[in-house]
Amino acid sequence: MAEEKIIRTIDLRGKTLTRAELLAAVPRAQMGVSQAEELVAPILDAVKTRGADALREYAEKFDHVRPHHLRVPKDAIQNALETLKPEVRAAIEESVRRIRAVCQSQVPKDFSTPLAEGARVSQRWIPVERVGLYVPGGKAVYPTSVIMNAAPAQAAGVESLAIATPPSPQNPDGLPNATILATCAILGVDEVYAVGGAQAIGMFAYGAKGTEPQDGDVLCEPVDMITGPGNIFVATAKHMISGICGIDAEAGPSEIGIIADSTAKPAWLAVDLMGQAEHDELAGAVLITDDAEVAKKVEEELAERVPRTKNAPRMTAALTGTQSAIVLTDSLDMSIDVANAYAAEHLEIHTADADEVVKRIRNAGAIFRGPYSPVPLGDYMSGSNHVLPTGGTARFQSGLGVHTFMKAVEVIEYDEVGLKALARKVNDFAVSEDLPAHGECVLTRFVDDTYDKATL
Ligand code: HSO
Ligand code: ZN
Repeated sequence: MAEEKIIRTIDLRGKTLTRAELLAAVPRAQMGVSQAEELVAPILDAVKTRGADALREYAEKFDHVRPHHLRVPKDAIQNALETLKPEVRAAIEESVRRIRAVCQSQVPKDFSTPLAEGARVSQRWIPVERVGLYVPGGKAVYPTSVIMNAAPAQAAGVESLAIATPPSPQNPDGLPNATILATCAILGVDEVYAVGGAQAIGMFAYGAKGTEPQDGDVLCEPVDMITGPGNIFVATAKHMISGICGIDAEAGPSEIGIIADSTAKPAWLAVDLMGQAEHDELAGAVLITDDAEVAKKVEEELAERVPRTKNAPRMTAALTGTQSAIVLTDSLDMSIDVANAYAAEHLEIHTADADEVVKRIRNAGAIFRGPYSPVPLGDYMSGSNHVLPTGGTARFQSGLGVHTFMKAVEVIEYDEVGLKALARKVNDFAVSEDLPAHGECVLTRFVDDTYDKATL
Protein backbone atom coordinates (compact mmCIF):
# COMPACT_ATOMS: atom_id res chain seq x y z
CA MET A 1 0.00 0.00 0.00
CA ALA A 2 1.27 3.46 -0.87
CA GLU A 3 2.48 5.50 2.06
CA GLU A 4 0.13 8.34 2.95
CA LYS A 5 1.24 11.66 1.49
CA ILE A 6 2.26 14.49 3.81
CA ILE A 7 0.43 17.01 1.63
CA ARG A 8 -1.93 16.65 -1.29
CA THR A 9 -1.41 18.13 -4.75
CA ILE A 10 -4.00 20.08 -6.67
CA ASP A 11 -2.95 20.06 -10.30
CA LEU A 12 -4.40 23.01 -12.18
CA ARG A 13 -2.02 22.70 -15.13
CA GLY A 14 -3.69 22.98 -18.51
CA LYS A 15 -6.95 24.20 -17.01
CA THR A 16 -8.76 27.42 -17.78
CA LEU A 17 -10.86 28.25 -14.76
CA THR A 18 -13.70 30.71 -14.31
CA ARG A 19 -13.69 32.94 -11.25
CA ALA A 20 -16.13 30.63 -9.49
CA GLU A 21 -14.11 27.54 -10.38
CA LEU A 22 -10.92 29.14 -9.13
CA LEU A 23 -12.56 30.11 -5.82
CA ALA A 24 -13.83 26.55 -5.46
CA ALA A 25 -10.45 25.02 -6.33
CA VAL A 26 -8.39 26.71 -3.59
CA PRO A 27 -8.04 24.72 -0.38
CA ARG A 28 -10.18 25.96 2.49
CA ALA A 29 -10.86 24.75 6.05
CA GLN A 30 -14.33 23.46 6.78
CA MET A 31 -15.90 25.53 9.53
CA GLY A 32 -18.35 23.84 11.87
CA VAL A 33 -21.45 25.67 13.05
CA SER A 34 -21.19 26.44 16.72
CA GLN A 35 -23.67 25.39 19.36
CA ALA A 36 -21.80 27.46 21.92
CA GLU A 37 -24.46 30.19 22.18
CA GLU A 38 -26.62 28.18 24.56
CA LEU A 39 -23.67 27.75 26.91
CA VAL A 40 -22.46 31.31 26.65
CA ALA A 41 -25.79 33.15 27.15
CA PRO A 42 -26.18 32.28 30.88
CA ILE A 43 -22.53 33.21 31.53
CA LEU A 44 -22.99 36.67 30.03
CA ASP A 45 -26.19 37.09 31.97
CA ALA A 46 -24.63 36.04 35.29
CA VAL A 47 -21.74 38.49 34.88
CA LYS A 48 -24.18 41.26 34.00
CA THR A 49 -26.35 40.72 37.06
CA ARG A 50 -23.92 39.35 39.67
CA GLY A 51 -20.59 40.93 38.68
CA ALA A 52 -17.50 39.77 40.55
CA ASP A 53 -19.33 36.94 42.34
CA ALA A 54 -20.09 35.30 39.02
CA LEU A 55 -16.53 35.92 37.77
CA ARG A 56 -15.10 34.10 40.81
CA GLU A 57 -17.48 31.17 40.39
CA TYR A 58 -16.62 30.74 36.70
CA ALA A 59 -12.90 30.95 37.46
CA GLU A 60 -13.31 28.01 39.83
CA LYS A 61 -15.43 26.10 37.36
CA PHE A 62 -13.45 26.67 34.15
CA ASP A 63 -9.95 27.70 35.25
CA HIS A 64 -9.83 25.53 38.39
CA VAL A 65 -8.58 28.32 40.60
CA ARG A 66 -10.20 31.03 42.72
CA PRO A 67 -8.26 34.25 42.09
CA HIS A 68 -7.91 36.31 45.23
CA HIS A 69 -7.65 39.48 43.20
CA LEU A 70 -9.74 39.64 40.04
CA ARG A 71 -7.99 42.92 39.27
CA VAL A 72 -4.31 42.03 39.20
CA PRO A 73 -2.44 44.25 41.71
CA LYS A 74 0.04 46.65 40.13
CA ASP A 75 2.96 45.26 42.10
CA ALA A 76 2.23 41.77 40.74
CA ILE A 77 2.52 43.15 37.20
CA GLN A 78 5.81 44.82 38.08
CA ASN A 79 7.12 41.66 39.80
CA ALA A 80 6.41 39.65 36.69
CA LEU A 81 8.62 42.01 34.71
CA GLU A 82 11.43 41.73 37.21
CA THR A 83 11.43 37.93 37.09
CA LEU A 84 11.19 37.73 33.29
CA LYS A 85 14.13 36.04 31.56
CA PRO A 86 16.38 38.79 30.12
CA GLU A 87 16.42 37.30 26.61
CA VAL A 88 12.62 37.15 26.51
CA ARG A 89 12.44 40.70 27.80
CA ALA A 90 14.84 41.86 25.09
CA ALA A 91 12.75 40.13 22.42
CA ILE A 92 9.51 41.68 23.69
CA GLU A 93 11.10 45.12 23.85
CA GLU A 94 12.43 44.84 20.29
CA SER A 95 8.99 43.78 19.08
CA VAL A 96 7.32 46.69 20.87
CA ARG A 97 9.83 49.20 19.51
CA ARG A 98 9.31 48.12 15.92
CA ILE A 99 5.53 47.91 15.95
CA ARG A 100 5.32 51.28 17.68
CA ALA A 101 7.42 52.86 14.91
CA VAL A 102 5.11 51.43 12.23
CA CYS A 103 1.99 52.40 14.20
CA GLN A 104 3.19 56.01 14.31
CA SER A 105 3.17 56.06 10.50
CA GLN A 106 -0.24 54.40 10.45
CA VAL A 107 -2.09 57.18 12.28
CA PRO A 108 -4.59 58.44 9.68
CA LYS A 109 -4.60 62.10 8.75
CA ASP A 110 -7.51 64.49 9.24
CA PHE A 111 -8.56 66.54 6.23
CA SER A 112 -10.76 69.43 5.28
CA THR A 113 -12.24 69.85 1.79
CA PRO A 114 -13.50 73.29 0.70
CA LEU A 115 -16.41 72.80 -1.73
CA ALA A 116 -17.72 76.29 -2.48
CA GLU A 117 -18.02 79.62 -0.73
CA GLY A 118 -19.17 78.94 2.83
CA ALA A 119 -19.15 75.18 2.28
CA ARG A 120 -16.64 72.72 3.65
CA VAL A 121 -16.53 69.12 4.86
CA SER A 122 -13.79 68.02 7.22
CA GLN A 123 -12.95 64.66 8.65
CA ARG A 124 -11.55 63.96 12.10
CA TRP A 125 -10.20 60.64 13.29
CA ILE A 126 -11.22 60.05 16.89
CA PRO A 127 -9.89 57.17 18.99
CA VAL A 128 -12.25 54.74 20.69
CA GLU A 129 -12.36 55.83 24.33
CA ARG A 130 -12.08 52.53 26.19
CA VAL A 131 -10.93 49.17 24.82
CA GLY A 132 -10.94 45.71 26.39
CA LEU A 133 -8.30 43.31 25.11
CA TYR A 134 -8.74 39.59 25.62
CA VAL A 135 -5.58 37.49 25.85
CA PRO A 136 -6.08 33.70 25.91
CA GLY A 137 -4.41 31.46 28.46
CA GLY A 138 -4.18 27.68 28.36
CA LYS A 139 -1.67 25.83 26.22
CA ALA A 140 -1.11 28.64 23.72
CA VAL A 141 0.04 31.68 25.69
CA TYR A 142 1.12 34.36 23.26
CA PRO A 143 2.64 37.52 24.70
CA THR A 144 2.65 38.81 21.12
CA SER A 145 -1.17 38.94 21.27
CA VAL A 146 -0.82 41.66 23.88
CA ILE A 147 1.69 43.59 21.78
CA MET A 148 -0.21 43.29 18.51
CA ASN A 149 -3.42 44.64 20.04
CA ALA A 150 -2.18 47.08 22.66
CA ALA A 151 0.46 48.91 20.59
CA PRO A 152 -1.94 50.07 17.84
CA ALA A 153 -4.60 50.98 20.41
CA GLN A 154 -2.09 53.13 22.26
CA ALA A 155 -0.85 54.73 19.04
CA ALA A 156 -4.46 55.52 18.12
CA GLY A 157 -4.77 57.45 21.37
CA VAL A 158 -7.13 55.06 23.20
CA GLU A 159 -7.26 56.58 26.68
CA SER A 160 -8.28 53.57 28.64
CA LEU A 161 -7.05 50.07 27.85
CA ALA A 162 -7.92 47.03 29.95
CA ILE A 163 -6.63 43.49 29.51
CA ALA A 164 -8.34 40.29 30.63
CA THR A 165 -6.51 36.98 30.69
CA PRO A 166 -7.38 33.77 32.54
CA PRO A 167 -6.16 33.12 36.07
CA SER A 168 -3.58 30.36 36.05
CA PRO A 169 -4.15 27.26 38.21
CA GLN A 170 -0.36 26.97 38.49
CA ASN A 171 -0.33 30.16 40.55
CA PRO A 172 -1.85 29.54 44.00
CA ASP A 173 -3.40 33.03 44.18
CA GLY A 174 -4.71 32.69 40.63
CA LEU A 175 -2.44 35.28 39.02
CA PRO A 176 -2.39 35.05 35.20
CA ASN A 177 0.63 33.86 33.19
CA ALA A 178 3.75 35.81 34.22
CA THR A 179 5.01 36.49 30.67
CA ILE A 180 1.65 38.05 29.79
CA LEU A 181 1.83 40.25 32.90
CA ALA A 182 5.42 41.24 32.14
CA THR A 183 4.40 42.20 28.58
CA CYS A 184 1.65 44.39 30.05
CA ALA A 185 4.31 46.08 32.20
CA ILE A 186 6.55 46.73 29.20
CA LEU A 187 3.61 48.25 27.31
CA GLY A 188 2.57 50.36 30.28
CA VAL A 189 -0.82 48.69 30.72
CA ASP A 190 -1.77 48.42 34.37
CA GLU A 191 -5.46 47.58 34.23
CA VAL A 192 -5.31 43.80 34.04
CA TYR A 193 -7.94 41.28 35.12
CA ALA A 194 -7.45 37.63 36.01
CA VAL A 195 -10.63 36.75 34.16
CA GLY A 196 -10.88 34.37 31.21
CA GLY A 197 -13.35 32.95 28.70
CA ALA A 198 -16.84 34.19 27.86
CA GLN A 199 -17.08 35.73 31.34
CA ALA A 200 -14.26 38.16 30.48
CA ILE A 201 -16.20 39.28 27.42
CA GLY A 202 -19.30 39.78 29.59
CA MET A 203 -17.25 41.82 32.08
CA PHE A 204 -15.94 44.08 29.32
CA ALA A 205 -19.32 44.51 27.65
CA TYR A 206 -21.42 45.20 30.74
CA GLY A 207 -18.83 46.17 33.30
CA ALA A 208 -18.84 44.30 36.61
CA LYS A 209 -19.67 45.36 40.12
CA GLY A 210 -17.32 44.40 42.91
CA THR A 211 -18.48 42.02 45.61
CA GLU A 212 -15.45 41.80 47.91
CA PRO A 213 -13.54 44.64 49.56
CA GLN A 214 -10.50 44.24 47.30
CA ASP A 215 -12.74 44.71 44.22
CA GLY A 216 -14.04 48.17 45.13
CA ASP A 217 -17.68 49.02 44.28
CA VAL A 218 -16.99 48.78 40.61
CA LEU A 219 -14.54 46.08 39.59
CA CYS A 220 -14.51 46.94 35.87
CA GLU A 221 -16.11 49.71 33.86
CA PRO A 222 -17.72 48.73 30.54
CA VAL A 223 -15.66 49.22 27.37
CA ASP A 224 -16.56 50.55 23.91
CA MET A 225 -14.72 47.87 21.96
CA ILE A 226 -13.32 44.38 22.56
CA THR A 227 -10.45 42.88 20.57
CA GLY A 228 -8.21 39.85 20.83
CA PRO A 229 -8.29 36.15 19.99
CA GLY A 230 -9.94 33.38 21.95
CA ASN A 231 -11.49 29.94 21.86
CA ILE A 232 -14.95 29.15 20.52
CA PHE A 233 -16.64 30.38 23.71
CA VAL A 234 -14.81 33.69 23.65
CA ALA A 235 -15.55 34.11 19.93
CA THR A 236 -19.22 33.29 20.50
CA ALA A 237 -19.45 35.69 23.44
CA LYS A 238 -17.91 38.46 21.34
CA HIS A 239 -20.39 37.77 18.60
CA MET A 240 -23.31 37.88 21.05
CA ILE A 241 -22.36 41.22 22.61
CA SER A 242 -21.39 42.83 19.32
CA GLY A 243 -24.45 45.11 19.38
CA ILE A 244 -23.42 46.52 22.74
CA CYS A 245 -19.82 47.26 21.89
CA GLY A 246 -17.51 46.93 18.93
CA ILE A 247 -15.51 43.77 18.24
CA ASP A 248 -12.65 42.92 15.90
CA ALA A 249 -13.02 40.24 13.24
CA GLU A 250 -13.01 36.64 14.38
CA ALA A 251 -9.66 34.98 13.67
CA GLY A 252 -9.79 31.53 12.14
CA PRO A 253 -6.91 29.03 12.08
CA SER A 254 -3.55 30.39 10.83
CA GLU A 255 -2.80 30.17 7.11
CA ILE A 256 0.24 30.54 4.94
CA GLY A 257 0.25 30.79 1.17
CA ILE A 258 3.52 30.79 -0.76
CA ILE A 259 4.08 31.72 -4.39
CA ALA A 260 7.31 30.09 -5.57
CA ASP A 261 9.08 29.75 -8.90
CA SER A 262 12.15 27.76 -9.96
CA THR A 263 14.46 30.16 -8.08
CA ALA A 264 12.99 29.26 -4.66
CA LYS A 265 14.82 27.08 -2.13
CA PRO A 266 12.68 24.00 -1.41
CA ALA A 267 13.97 23.59 2.17
CA TRP A 268 13.02 27.17 3.01
CA LEU A 269 9.57 26.74 1.54
CA ALA A 270 9.09 23.54 3.53
CA VAL A 271 10.08 25.05 6.88
CA ASP A 272 7.85 28.06 6.27
CA LEU A 273 4.85 25.83 5.49
CA MET A 274 5.63 23.87 8.64
CA GLY A 275 5.89 27.02 10.75
CA GLN A 276 2.26 27.97 10.40
CA ALA A 277 1.09 24.33 10.26
CA GLU A 278 2.52 24.06 13.78
CA HIS A 279 -0.28 26.28 15.16
CA ASP A 280 -3.06 23.73 15.10
CA GLU A 281 -4.70 20.85 13.27
CA LEU A 282 -6.83 23.21 11.22
CA ALA A 283 -3.99 25.51 10.13
CA GLY A 284 -3.65 25.86 6.36
CA ALA A 285 -0.39 25.65 4.38
CA VAL A 286 -0.57 26.18 0.63
CA LEU A 287 2.33 26.23 -1.80
CA ILE A 288 1.53 27.62 -5.23
CA THR A 289 4.17 26.92 -7.87
CA ASP A 290 4.61 26.59 -11.61
CA ASP A 291 7.68 24.41 -11.10
CA ALA A 292 6.91 20.71 -10.68
CA GLU A 293 10.48 20.03 -9.58
CA VAL A 294 10.22 22.56 -6.71
CA ALA A 295 6.89 20.98 -5.73
CA LYS A 296 8.43 17.53 -5.62
CA LYS A 297 11.42 18.65 -3.57
CA VAL A 298 9.22 20.50 -1.07
CA GLU A 299 7.17 17.35 -0.59
CA GLU A 300 10.36 15.39 0.06
CA GLU A 301 11.60 18.01 2.53
CA LEU A 302 8.29 17.89 4.38
CA ALA A 303 8.26 14.11 4.53
CA GLU A 304 11.75 14.19 5.96
CA ARG A 305 11.39 17.12 8.39
CA VAL A 306 7.88 16.88 9.80
CA PRO A 307 8.35 13.62 11.78
CA ARG A 308 11.38 15.13 13.54
CA THR A 309 9.73 18.32 14.72
CA LYS A 310 8.32 18.84 18.23
CA ASN A 311 4.71 19.47 17.26
CA ALA A 312 4.66 16.76 14.58
CA PRO A 313 1.18 15.35 15.37
CA ARG A 314 -0.76 18.57 14.92
CA MET A 315 1.51 19.69 12.09
CA THR A 316 0.87 16.44 10.24
CA ALA A 317 -2.86 16.85 10.76
CA ALA A 318 -2.67 20.39 9.36
CA LEU A 319 -0.60 19.45 6.31
CA THR A 320 -2.64 16.38 5.40
CA GLY A 321 -5.95 18.20 5.97
CA THR A 322 -8.05 19.45 3.06
CA GLN A 323 -7.10 23.01 3.94
CA SER A 324 -3.49 22.43 2.84
CA ALA A 325 -2.05 21.59 -0.59
CA ILE A 326 0.61 22.11 -3.17
CA VAL A 327 -1.09 23.79 -6.11
CA LEU A 328 0.62 23.23 -9.46
CA THR A 329 0.10 25.92 -12.07
CA ASP A 330 1.11 26.55 -15.70
CA SER A 331 2.77 29.90 -15.11
CA LEU A 332 3.58 32.63 -12.63
CA ASP A 333 0.50 34.49 -13.90
CA MET A 334 -1.67 31.55 -12.95
CA SER A 335 0.06 31.28 -9.56
CA ILE A 336 -0.84 34.91 -8.89
CA ASP A 337 -4.48 34.25 -9.84
CA VAL A 338 -4.59 31.30 -7.45
CA ALA A 339 -3.01 33.35 -4.65
CA ASN A 340 -5.57 36.12 -5.16
CA ALA A 341 -8.40 33.59 -5.05
CA TYR A 342 -6.98 31.96 -1.92
CA ALA A 343 -6.49 35.34 -0.18
CA ALA A 344 -4.07 33.94 2.38
CA GLU A 345 -3.73 35.41 5.83
CA HIS A 346 0.05 35.43 5.17
CA LEU A 347 1.45 35.30 1.63
CA GLU A 348 5.15 34.71 1.01
CA ILE A 349 6.70 35.55 -2.36
CA HIS A 350 9.73 33.50 -3.43
CA THR A 351 10.19 34.42 -7.09
CA ALA A 352 12.87 35.91 -9.33
CA ASP A 353 11.15 39.30 -9.47
CA ALA A 354 9.37 39.50 -6.15
CA ASP A 355 8.51 43.20 -6.46
CA GLU A 356 6.60 42.61 -9.66
CA VAL A 357 4.57 39.85 -7.97
CA VAL A 358 3.89 41.99 -4.88
CA LYS A 359 2.37 44.66 -7.15
CA ARG A 360 -0.06 42.14 -8.59
CA ILE A 361 -1.32 40.78 -5.27
CA ARG A 362 -4.78 42.05 -4.54
CA ASN A 363 -5.86 39.69 -1.77
CA ALA A 364 -3.66 38.80 1.21
CA GLY A 365 -3.71 39.67 4.91
CA ALA A 366 0.02 40.53 4.74
CA ILE A 367 2.62 40.02 2.03
CA PHE A 368 6.06 38.71 2.97
CA ARG A 369 8.35 39.72 0.14
CA GLY A 370 11.39 37.65 -0.68
CA PRO A 371 13.18 34.76 1.00
CA TYR A 372 14.35 36.78 3.99
CA SER A 373 10.91 37.90 5.14
CA PRO A 374 9.47 34.68 6.59
CA VAL A 375 6.09 34.73 8.36
CA PRO A 376 7.41 34.12 11.91
CA LEU A 377 9.38 37.35 11.64
CA GLY A 378 6.00 39.04 11.31
CA ASP A 379 4.47 36.86 14.01
CA TYR A 380 6.96 38.23 16.51
CA MET A 381 8.79 41.41 15.63
CA SER A 382 8.95 42.63 12.03
CA GLY A 383 7.05 45.74 13.06
CA SER A 384 3.93 44.61 11.17
CA ASN A 385 0.78 43.35 12.87
CA HIS A 386 0.07 39.63 13.05
CA VAL A 387 -3.68 39.96 13.60
CA LEU A 388 -4.77 39.36 10.01
CA PRO A 389 -7.88 38.31 8.09
CA THR A 390 -8.22 34.53 7.63
CA GLY A 391 -10.45 32.16 5.66
CA GLY A 392 -10.47 34.24 2.46
CA THR A 393 -11.71 37.39 4.23
CA ALA A 394 -8.57 39.22 3.06
CA ARG A 395 -10.61 39.80 -0.11
CA PHE A 396 -12.47 42.55 1.73
CA GLN A 397 -10.75 43.16 5.08
CA SER A 398 -7.55 44.62 6.49
CA GLY A 399 -5.49 43.36 9.37
CA LEU A 400 -5.53 45.00 12.76
CA GLY A 401 -3.92 48.41 12.95
CA VAL A 402 -4.21 51.89 14.36
CA HIS A 403 -7.31 52.47 12.21
CA THR A 404 -9.10 49.61 14.02
CA PHE A 405 -9.19 51.74 17.15
CA MET A 406 -10.29 54.96 15.48
CA LYS A 407 -13.50 56.29 13.98
CA ALA A 408 -13.71 58.77 11.15
CA VAL A 409 -16.18 61.54 11.92
CA GLU A 410 -17.12 64.06 9.27
CA VAL A 411 -17.72 67.65 10.29
CA ILE A 412 -20.12 69.56 8.04
CA GLU A 413 -19.43 73.29 8.02
CA TYR A 414 -21.79 75.38 5.86
CA ASP A 415 -22.58 78.98 6.53
CA GLU A 416 -25.51 81.10 5.36
CA VAL A 417 -24.05 81.66 1.91
CA GLY A 418 -23.09 78.02 1.48
CA LEU A 419 -26.49 76.71 2.50
CA LYS A 420 -28.47 79.27 0.53
CA ALA A 421 -26.69 78.22 -2.64
CA LEU A 422 -28.04 74.70 -2.21
CA ALA A 423 -31.43 75.45 -0.65
CA ARG A 424 -33.47 74.92 -3.80
CA LYS A 425 -31.69 71.69 -4.74
CA VAL A 426 -32.03 70.19 -1.28
CA ASN A 427 -35.73 70.99 -1.37
CA ASP A 428 -36.12 69.46 -4.82
CA PHE A 429 -34.48 66.27 -3.55
CA ALA A 430 -36.71 66.20 -0.48
CA VAL A 431 -39.87 66.65 -2.52
CA SER A 432 -38.78 63.88 -4.89
CA GLU A 433 -38.43 61.52 -1.91
CA ASP A 434 -41.80 62.67 -0.59
CA LEU A 435 -40.17 64.04 2.56
CA PRO A 436 -41.21 67.72 2.42
CA ALA A 437 -40.31 68.38 6.08
CA HIS A 438 -36.71 67.71 5.10
CA GLY A 439 -36.90 70.50 2.55
CA GLU A 440 -38.53 72.85 5.05
CA CYS A 441 -35.49 72.56 7.31
CA VAL A 442 -33.53 74.41 4.67
CA LEU A 443 -36.22 76.69 3.26
CA THR A 444 -37.40 77.96 6.62
CA ARG A 445 -33.99 79.39 7.32
CA PHE A 446 -34.36 81.72 4.35
CA VAL A 447 -38.07 82.48 4.14
CA ASP A 448 -38.45 85.16 6.80
CA ASP A 449 -38.04 88.93 6.83
CA THR A 450 -34.74 88.79 5.00
CA TYR A 451 -35.44 86.30 2.24
CA ASP A 452 -38.28 85.51 -0.05
CA LYS A 453 -38.85 81.86 -0.98
CA ALA A 454 -39.23 82.81 -4.63
CA THR A 455 -35.74 84.24 -4.82
CA LEU A 456 -34.03 81.04 -3.79
N1 HSO B 1 0.84 33.21 13.23
C1 HSO B 1 -0.09 33.69 14.24
C2 HSO B 1 0.50 34.54 15.26
C3 HSO B 1 1.53 33.95 16.16
N2 HSO B 1 2.43 33.02 15.82
C4 HSO B 1 1.77 34.23 17.46
C5 HSO B 1 3.18 32.77 16.87
N3 HSO B 1 2.76 33.49 17.88
C6 HSO B 1 -1.17 34.55 13.58
O1 HSO B 1 -1.61 34.07 12.43
ZN1 ZN C 1 2.49 31.95 13.91
